[in-house]
Amino acid sequence: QNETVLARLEAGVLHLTLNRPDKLNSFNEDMHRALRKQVERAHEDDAVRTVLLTGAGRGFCAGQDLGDRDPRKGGAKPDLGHTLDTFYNPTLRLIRTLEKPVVCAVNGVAAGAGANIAFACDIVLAAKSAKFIQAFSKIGLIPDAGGSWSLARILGEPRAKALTLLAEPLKAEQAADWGLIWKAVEDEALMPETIKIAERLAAGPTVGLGLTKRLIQAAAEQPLDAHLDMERDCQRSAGLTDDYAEGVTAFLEKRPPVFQGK
Ligand code: T3D
Repeated sequence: QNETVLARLEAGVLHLTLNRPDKLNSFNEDMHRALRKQVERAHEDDAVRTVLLTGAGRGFCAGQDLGDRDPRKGGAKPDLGHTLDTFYNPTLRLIRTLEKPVVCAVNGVAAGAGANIAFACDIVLAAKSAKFIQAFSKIGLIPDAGGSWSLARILGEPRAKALTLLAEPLKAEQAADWGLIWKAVEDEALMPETIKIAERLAAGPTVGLGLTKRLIQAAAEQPLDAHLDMERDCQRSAGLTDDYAEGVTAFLEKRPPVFQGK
């Protein structure tokens, strides 16, 4: 297939595969547009209850396609602020604001914006052979796609600075030990384990899961007092869902719940 992002909906999971394997799934404009369109679809389509993002071939994503930035082709220097505004930032925002889980299977090297898109997902599993590289400093750029934010926040300054300034590869197991990702698994277990998690989430109480994501993300940005009010509001919304009624009923009837996602 020629699509730069392969998409299929199965068991409530929207499987998205970055698909430019000969370029380690680096982003050209077409892939940017295709990924954004699919995440927009996830926002709008009730049949999508979880997103699973991975890459085709031996890599996850090598960030921006540098072939599209070749200075030897001449012309004016690019306005990369504009490309962030047009491509990366809208997709990052769509992933973070999607009130459904986004699960990521990092199947191989994740470099530059490719690494940081993975870190923006909600549950990230990586193959033990995968590595993360903040490649930006090698070409004179800054860590984008939310990387300077997520690395500083999750790792603290010393590790975030060393990773971004040195651009040294970080192995999947180290990334898991540092809390950057959920876990590193044997290569052959990556897809089965990620699909299992994604399908479990897709069969879950979608509204409650989405509200939980919203709360966890908001925690670092507001004081406890405001956060307690937010928890109250979110719990009020969760308590009004059919899935809450089903969850309690199933518990009392000693059977597994069947959630409808509403
Ligand atoms: O421009 C803007 O819009 C601003 C936003 C920027 C966001 C960014 O992501 S900037 C950072 C861009 N990415 C990089 O700098 C990473 C470049 N790639 C690498 O450093 C290495 O490829 C890897 C460490 C990721 C993997 O190394 P390795 O040895 O496993 O593979 P390789 O041989 O380098 O790559 C395999 C092929 O993929 C190769 O093509 P070829 O020679 O077989 O025809 C290579 O050129 C291609 N490839 C890998 N990364 C990119 C790429 N082609 C274009 N752009 C890439 N980013």
